[in-house]
Amino acid sequence: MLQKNMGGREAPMPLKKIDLLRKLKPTSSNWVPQVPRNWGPGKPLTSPHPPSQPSDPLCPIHSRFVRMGGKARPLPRALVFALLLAIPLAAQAQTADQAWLKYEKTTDRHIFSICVRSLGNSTLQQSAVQELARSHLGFENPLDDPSNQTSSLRICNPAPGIRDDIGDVILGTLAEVRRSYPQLVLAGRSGPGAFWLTHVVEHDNHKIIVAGEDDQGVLYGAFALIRRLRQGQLIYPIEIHEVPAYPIRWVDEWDNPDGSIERGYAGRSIFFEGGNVSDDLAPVSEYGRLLASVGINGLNVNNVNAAPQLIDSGHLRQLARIADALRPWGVRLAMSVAIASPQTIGGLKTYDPLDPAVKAWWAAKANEIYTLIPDFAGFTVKADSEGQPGPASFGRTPADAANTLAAALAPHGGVVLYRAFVYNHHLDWHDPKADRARAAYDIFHPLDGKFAANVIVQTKEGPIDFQVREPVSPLFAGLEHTAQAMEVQITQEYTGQQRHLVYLAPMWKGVLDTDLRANSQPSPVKEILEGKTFHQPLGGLVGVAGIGRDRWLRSPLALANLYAFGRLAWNPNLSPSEIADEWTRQTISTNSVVVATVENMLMQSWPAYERYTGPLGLQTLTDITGSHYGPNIESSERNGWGQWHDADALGVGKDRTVATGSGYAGQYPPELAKIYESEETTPDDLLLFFHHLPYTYKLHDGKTVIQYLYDSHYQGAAQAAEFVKDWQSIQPQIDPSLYTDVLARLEYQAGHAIVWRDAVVQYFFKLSGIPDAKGRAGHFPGRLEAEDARLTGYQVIDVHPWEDASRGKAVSCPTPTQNDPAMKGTGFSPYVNTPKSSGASAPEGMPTCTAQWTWTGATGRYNIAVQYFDLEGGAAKFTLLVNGQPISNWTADASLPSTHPNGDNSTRKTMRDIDLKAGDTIQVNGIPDGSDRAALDYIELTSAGNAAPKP
Ligand code: GCV
Repeated sequence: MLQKNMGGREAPMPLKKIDLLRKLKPTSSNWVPQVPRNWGPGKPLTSPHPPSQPSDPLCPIHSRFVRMGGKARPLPRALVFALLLAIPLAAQAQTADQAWLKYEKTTDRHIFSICVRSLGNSTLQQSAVQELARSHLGFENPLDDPSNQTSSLRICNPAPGIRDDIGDVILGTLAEVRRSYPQLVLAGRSGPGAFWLTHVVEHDNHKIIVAGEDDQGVLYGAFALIRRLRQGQLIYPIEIHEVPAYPIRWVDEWDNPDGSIERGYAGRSIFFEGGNVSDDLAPVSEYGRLLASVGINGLNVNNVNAAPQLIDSGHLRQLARIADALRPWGVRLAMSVAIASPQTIGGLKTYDPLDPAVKAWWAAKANEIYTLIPDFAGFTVKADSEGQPGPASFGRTPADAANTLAAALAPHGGVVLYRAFVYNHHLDWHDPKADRARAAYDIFHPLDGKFAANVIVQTKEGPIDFQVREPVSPLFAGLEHTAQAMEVQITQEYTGQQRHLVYLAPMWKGVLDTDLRANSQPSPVKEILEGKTFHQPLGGLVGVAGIGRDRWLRSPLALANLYAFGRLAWNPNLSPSEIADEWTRQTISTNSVVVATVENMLMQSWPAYERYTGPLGLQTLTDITGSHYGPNIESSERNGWGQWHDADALGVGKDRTVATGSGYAGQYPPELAKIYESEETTPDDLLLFFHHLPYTYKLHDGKTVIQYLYDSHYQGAAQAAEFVKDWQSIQPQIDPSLYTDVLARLEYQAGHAIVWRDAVVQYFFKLSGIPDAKGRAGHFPGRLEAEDARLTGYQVIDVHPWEDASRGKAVSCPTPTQNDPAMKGTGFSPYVNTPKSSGASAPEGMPTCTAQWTWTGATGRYNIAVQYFDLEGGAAKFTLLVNGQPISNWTADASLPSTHPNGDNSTRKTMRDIDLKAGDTIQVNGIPDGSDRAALDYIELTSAGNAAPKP
């Protein structure tokens, strides 16, 4: 019998000794779950490791009763057990700090007592037992004792290793289970972390057995059991065997000792504060639990732009506390190190990796680390990259540096993850052969076979830098004799920074499934990383997580990415939609409409984001030298960073062909190189990554490049607007606070998608001069520009980059100290308060600026969108008024990048159902605050019936 889609690999399940097993035959089909009276919340465990376990050696299963037809009568044990596993859970609200592991007793299912016991007593097995106890997944009797609020799953045998006939869920390592149940055959491929979930019937007692290859496997098996139960899956009788695909399943945190996080968008570090490891590591422990629940086994704790002091003795002692907090979850600590440490920290004259004193320094440092952290996982290294010191300073190679570190770690079983993200960021943009995309392959391919066995070359999934779409790095096929890991980003640096819903699993999955055709043989990336293709024992997936104190990733739906990363690192054959499905069931609700809706939103979100930010392989057209967030198309051009897309009046795209371009296409194995060399065969979604083409070039469907750009941006923005409606459609089934939180995010995203759409469309419209066949580019029915309004106080400004504002201009309310030539001689002073009836009033001494328009369109009911700039450094106030009557006040207090009005902070607020007739005045008042100058781009009116009126 083969297990399908059940995890790590398909594994043959052997037949088990028949006298121990018999299939369950439900004896009643009319059983209806009853709502217990006096239902109350269970006692949450504040710590995953309470000091001692409840001792309940007998754990009698005497309370399996339900009320049927007003009478309580016992249910057959087998049926109860089957039902336990069959009852779908009710809609569950999310608490972000427990993410998908928020276990709640619900009022529409029964809980009966079920025992859980472990055969061993390791810390990991105790974590597994406690987790099952915490999960509220067993049954308890609601009828005998209505006030009974005991925890549902009970820990029933404190004597490890002793076999008896009690315990309904039994956990143990393979060896322990075999000792207790010698008749049970647990076979199939194994490996660290593998587990079996199976069942036995013994003296009429039905038991689930969670067997792990090792203690870690026991913990993973327990989480797998919980995952299935919480999805409401009917899983009894149960036969599951999973083996993790990769030994390396790590998250990288880019946290700095001062508590900031590079590219983190969820607040401050949970690991560091004020230069030291934080005193309170409770969140680290909770994070370890989340990671373990999806099989992640390593955590690299600090920024790859490594602070050298973290490796000094004082800090190492502190880091040991983090390792302690993670250990009960089987998550091993790793750290980023700076290659220059022997000099900066060690006081040596050099950090040349081949210098004997440097080698000795690293060896001694490794010894010190392992004394403090015996299960230390290893080092991550960023060197010769973006200003980091590296072996190149001494004419040495990455292999020289990696091997020195590897030699220091090898005696202790540690590994080095050496990043292939090495490139020159001072490239000559005049040189058509210069190409950042080439760097990783050019530098690392010649070193293939020169790395020590415990070095893993860690390569970003694409050759540039986590863009919305890139081709797969050719280096994966170029290292046949080297262990490899792929680095992806969970934190959404270039993909909306968690303010936009972008579920990244489909992108990662596309990369994992890409067949590089190395040596003209099937060689999907996932199998190269697994070591199957080139027979490497080490390898895996690394996800840059960026979690922070604000509910891990701040946005509730962004947590699907952390979850999906772990699931794919465990089993790259899972599909993104099934992962989305299981995440939604555990996190939001098992209601089928909710599941279908959320899954659809997640699955559509990356394609939508790509459409409105950078289609056709252009990459994210964002501000690459600054925020990496809003649109800024030219920030990529004419500088040394090498993210050029070479847009000019005639065409766009970087020529990376061998024939006429940088030659990057030739780094792929021949079959792929041939495909990418020609614009005819390059897939449309990567076309402009490989080719510079005229705007009039026709894509495979006959559409021109320029028309595709226009259409794609409009389509993507329209999809973002749909997400709002999708979410609204499931409001009744969603926890109210989650609903409100996510709705606000989706509304913001829909507005910002319009900013993206308009920026890119007007940029290419101006550059190419080619009209949009659908007449949208440059035409905005219902839009009234701020610079065309009657302004008091507001000054017209040029926005940079120009494409980030409608027609490149906006208005801004100057500070009292600003020289204000526009006001000279007018007698008008903006620095007076307007009467209260005009909306929000300015604090004493602060200006109120106004922009006013007269409505000349048709009489009707309208929605009015105000497009303003929500700047850093203050919280400006705005009021929308119609005929002097305030309609809405709001404060621009979002946390968005930049103190200058641009596409990072351009924000839309829509007021709905406002009646207007010709001659009515519409006015926006802005009160600046700090450096937020209440800047305004335009207002836009659409018929409340959705038809755009003619102004
Ligand atoms: C940690 C990009 C990011 C940097 C990051 C770097 C890297 O350039 O913007 O913040 O540095 O990648 O991966 O090393």
